Amino acid sequence: MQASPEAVGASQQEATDVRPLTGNEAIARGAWEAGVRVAAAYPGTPSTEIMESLAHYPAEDLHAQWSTNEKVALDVAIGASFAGSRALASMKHVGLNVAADAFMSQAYIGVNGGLVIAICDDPGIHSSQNEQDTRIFGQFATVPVLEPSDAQEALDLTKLAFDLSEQFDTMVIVRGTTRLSHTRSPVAIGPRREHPSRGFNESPAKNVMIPAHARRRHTAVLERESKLKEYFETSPINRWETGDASFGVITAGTCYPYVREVLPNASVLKLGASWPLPEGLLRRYCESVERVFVVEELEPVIEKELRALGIKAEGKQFFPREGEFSPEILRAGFEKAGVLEPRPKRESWAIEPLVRPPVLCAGCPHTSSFMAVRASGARVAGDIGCYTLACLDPLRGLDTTVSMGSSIGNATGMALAGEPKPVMATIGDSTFLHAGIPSLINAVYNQANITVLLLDNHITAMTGGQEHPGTGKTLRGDPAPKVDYEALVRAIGVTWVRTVDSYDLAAMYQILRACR
Ligand SMILES: Cc1ncc(C[n+]2csc(CCOP(=O)(O)OP(=O)(O)O)c2C)c(N)n1
Ligand code: SF4
Repeated sequence: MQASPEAVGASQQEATDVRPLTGNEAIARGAWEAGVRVAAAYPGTPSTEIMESLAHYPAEDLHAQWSTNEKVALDVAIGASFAGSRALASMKHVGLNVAADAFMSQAYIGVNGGLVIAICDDPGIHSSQNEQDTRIFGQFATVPVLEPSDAQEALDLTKLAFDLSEQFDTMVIVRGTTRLSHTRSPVAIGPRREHPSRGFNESPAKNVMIPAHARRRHTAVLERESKLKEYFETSPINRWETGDASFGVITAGTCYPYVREVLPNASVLKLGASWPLPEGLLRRYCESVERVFVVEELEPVIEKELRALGIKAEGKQFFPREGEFSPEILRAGFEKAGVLEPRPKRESWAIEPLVRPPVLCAGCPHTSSFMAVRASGARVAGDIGCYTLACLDPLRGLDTTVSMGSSIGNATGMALAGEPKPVMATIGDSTFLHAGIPSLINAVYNQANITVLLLDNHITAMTGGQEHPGTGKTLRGDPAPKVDYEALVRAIGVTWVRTVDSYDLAAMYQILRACR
């Protein structure tokens, strides 16, 4: 594996330099500089490159792995933290839904070695199934959320996240968005600081969440929240930038550069942490200006909090609650709010760009599979991967797609509900390993009358070609044991198993007809 530019010189402990890094590369660099020892992830746009980037750092510094899903990745990182080392898990926003069970309990347990979760949201749904806002998850679990606004902050806040994690005995979320993840800007890099293992913390009352312990830990969590609020009152990552007092803007993350582009001289409170919020600072700031606007992508998290404090704030009536922001969107909102003069309308060229829907690549192995699926006349519960595109014309080969691993459970439900067509589930290899196995066990156990088509293209293609336990290689490209799908499903209790080359269209047609 070639060393990536940000990893070059990584072994020279005191090297400092300025490098052009993406937000994801900067998060990886920040974790490395912070002395991370174990890092685990499941791929997902826009977070994938965090772990790919970490894999370029020396193996003697850290272990980096693809895990089978986000819960497993978080559990691996939690285990390393239990053992006293600094650990990182990274995932896309919906990955936290999968990891949520561990995440909510670990919020009570706290940490031993610093434990950071880098989570990348996808406002605008460039490549996801929804645009949920991770800040609400942080608030829900009482876990602090740091929000970098550029690549330099991505590095700096990731390092800070590890320190805060150990100082306050909490996991810390570093929340990115697509724009941060994939935008490159100059970053001052620094040396790695080793953090020797703290050793195992032998405290069942802290580490084992039986009800008696969990009740006490809940109290500790609420105390921790108060301490964090106090810390963020004076933390330099929450920055008050003075300006004209007629109005002020509270913002965070990648919204900040947009605000500055549109309102270069305005008073701005730039929050580096969007949870928990510093009540005193917010009150003082809001009293210093006549009107307060909150500019935040997706949900009105900060705006609602201000309202709860009895502070009058304007936000979502001018700036949308869905989609990705841009300077143009902010300008339109501030014009509507009457704080910016409307700009003369630009002449439109009246040329609509040609809409190009995404398509499967020419020669994709899924194309022939879905030609046969369609010809089979089945009702098809689909899943998430490149093959989801088979829902579009001309293939029109699947009827539903919910979340990763849903296909087999959905097909089971359809069959139970008496769907008149033969019912089929289609699922990719990475998705099957991620969340398909429990639902296949369930289908066998409950004797569901369904066909499952496991689309094994030996890679996680949708997110750019990552290895997984079915490819025989690790994240760093080393050889690894390879899942034998036939043996696996037979062990679960599936008795009728056939393996077909998807390019052999005649065989595909015949086999799917035989399943009816
Ligand atoms: C919970 C969750 N994690 C990650 C993703 C990102 N993602 C979408 S599809 C996919 C896997 C696709 O691989 P596979 O099932 O093998 O199908 P392929 O794309 O190779 O056809 C991933 C990781 C997601 N959408 N949801
Ligand atoms: S990248 Fe996706 S669409 Fe392209 S050939 Fe591979 S599986 Fe098919």
